[in-house]
Amino acid sequence: MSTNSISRIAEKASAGERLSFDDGVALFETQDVALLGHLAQSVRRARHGQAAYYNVNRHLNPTNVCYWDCAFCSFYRKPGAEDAYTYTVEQAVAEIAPYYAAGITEVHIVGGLHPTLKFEYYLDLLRGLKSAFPSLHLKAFTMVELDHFKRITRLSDDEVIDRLREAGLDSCPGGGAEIFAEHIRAKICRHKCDSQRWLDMARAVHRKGIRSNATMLYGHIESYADRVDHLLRLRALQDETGGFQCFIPLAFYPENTALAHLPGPTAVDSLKTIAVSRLMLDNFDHIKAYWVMLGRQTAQIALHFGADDLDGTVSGGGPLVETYSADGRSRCQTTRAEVVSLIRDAGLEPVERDTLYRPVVREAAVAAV
Ligand code: V47
Repeated sequence: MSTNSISRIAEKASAGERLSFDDGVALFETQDVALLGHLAQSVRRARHGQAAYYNVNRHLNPTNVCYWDCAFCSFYRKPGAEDAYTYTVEQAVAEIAPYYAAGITEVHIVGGLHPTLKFEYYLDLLRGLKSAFPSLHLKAFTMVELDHFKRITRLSDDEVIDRLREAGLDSCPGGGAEIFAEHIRAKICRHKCDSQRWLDMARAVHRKGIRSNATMLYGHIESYADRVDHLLRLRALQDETGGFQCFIPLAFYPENTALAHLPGPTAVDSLKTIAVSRLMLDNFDHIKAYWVMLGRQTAQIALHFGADDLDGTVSGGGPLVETYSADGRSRCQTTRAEVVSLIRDAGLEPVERDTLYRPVVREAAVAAV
């Protein structure tokens, strides 16, 4: 890749011109990582200035039982496995209670595709959480789970979404997208709903006025072209619906997966992926550097490579809130104070947001924790 063509891409990006598939691949291929970061950072700065967003949330994985066996996943357990679990609604409510008291604004709910749980279980879960914690935003269920609900109920997509919304669903997380390229999907998650289905379900969710996120799992067996293809499919749907809130590149973490022989992405690859995402996804407001997968230090640098959001999984007070790391075994947790200082130490201005990116104003006593 010559500096010349990177300069031409830079001109296009600064003129607000849309970048093409070839531009995206060229950006990934460049060795000039600093220039790439600079380009992405100009876009990020124009949109968000010095602000770096975070939220105070808690992940809830109601079950780790899953009937599929995605090669990249270490979280799932087969039914009957020694460490398989499924919460009752009461257990889920009890798990969230202390975090709600500590001031979380969102619960992020995602779980395995359980072979026997009925749709009613998921509706009861939403109802139970909503009635116990009325002000909590329920960001629940990926497009893959919605597709599973449709298959177990034989309802239409719209009916599934309506029922979930009536029960308390507020928005949807971005998981399950993995990588859209069919030849890769066939190798890493062949049973999972296909790319078109993921996109169609996201379209149906957006048409109901429900916002969702989008992810991309990178750093396994996909190529740069596959990544750019993924970004362009998301960009096309976002043109149509405007319903995506943020894009989250997820760095593949190989440990304890069927792909454990792979090295996973380097920090440089992660920074490039953040930057190219920022440049290609000109119709996405937010790019999230998910610190749980990236690690705190790479996430900090990512805030200078186009990312404007660190996500949450922090507690409202004290070292309370935690989430599973990618291997599904160790628990990652941080405090609001730590996230705030990560952002400040990166030279940026922390802004606590709610799920819909509205600023959260807290009383001084709570904000000080
Ligand atoms: O869909 C699974 C990925 C996703 C591994 O919407 C892995 O705000 C890396 O989607 N290494 C779930 N990644 C997490 C997710 C997410 C996270 C944070 C915020 C939001 C949001 C969404 O995690 C899965 C899959 O793509 N994943 N295994 C792994 N070994």
